[in-house]
Amino acid sequence: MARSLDRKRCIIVTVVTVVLLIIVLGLVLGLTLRRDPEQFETTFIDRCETFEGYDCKKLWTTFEQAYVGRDPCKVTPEDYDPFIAAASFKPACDRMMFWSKTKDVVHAFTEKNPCFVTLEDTVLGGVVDGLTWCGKEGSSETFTIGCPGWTDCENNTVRSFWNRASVAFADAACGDVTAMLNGALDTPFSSASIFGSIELPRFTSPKVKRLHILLVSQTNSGANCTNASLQEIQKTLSAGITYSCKDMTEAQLQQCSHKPCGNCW
Ligand code: N1C
Repeated sequence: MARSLDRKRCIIVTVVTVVLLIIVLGLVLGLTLRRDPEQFETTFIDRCETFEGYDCKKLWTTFEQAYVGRDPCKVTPEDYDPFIAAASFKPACDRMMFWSKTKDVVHAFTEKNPCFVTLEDTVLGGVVDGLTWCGKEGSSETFTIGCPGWTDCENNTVRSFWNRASVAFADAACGDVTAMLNGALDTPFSSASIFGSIELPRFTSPKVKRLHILLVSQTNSGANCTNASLQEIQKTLSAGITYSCKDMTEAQLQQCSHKPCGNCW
């Protein structure tokens, strides 16, 4: 008798636990997968408002018209032209920072040393940095899930954006330009990267005077400035621009964070 009661109790406890688990799982999934069409716009506008002098509502409208209601694989870089025009920024000569495969290190650096400016530190890149977005034919919404990935199709909404924004950022480059590359890689420079294929070829003399490459690694053991891939940079670089390269550890870079806007390399 007591044993059958125990069994009953055991079954009830198990059933209740399973039901509770299903409810919790459902809630978590429901919350994370909830489509919130306004969320992306809110993030965009909130970020935009941290920059001075922009009409953020207007910026949003010019941005979304590039992809809303369209096939997310048929958005070209040129579709972002109106947004690029509306998000124009004052170029910071001698302070512009480009990068490839060093996203976290470079942003940690420019955050501590605002002397240097990456594309994501301007309104142009800042409003959507790290985000995914796309439209759908027959819809007026912005979607953040189910969008094509970076390599799924050439003219995907996100990739076309970074291609176009990088053109604008590189076209604004002037004076001394710096680019941070990853010394932990066998080939720190790739001509297929956005930096190699879009930005570097757009630096022109005499507007750009010098290109400083910072090859950053955790220890001194990775690739160094003699790396063969870096010679390609010199070949691509327009005549008249002086090239230099410096090996740096992340610790040395940290030291530069405390230096006033000036020469650390
Ligand atoms: O292909 P990459 O690097 O060489 O592109 C980096 C280069 C930088 O100098 C930026 O000016 O191109 C610009 N750029 C961005 O600003 C940017 N922000 C976020 C390019 N890509 C950017 N992203 C995302 O990082 C983008 O969605 C893509 O997936 C990566 C490219 O980084 P990479 O290959 O390290």
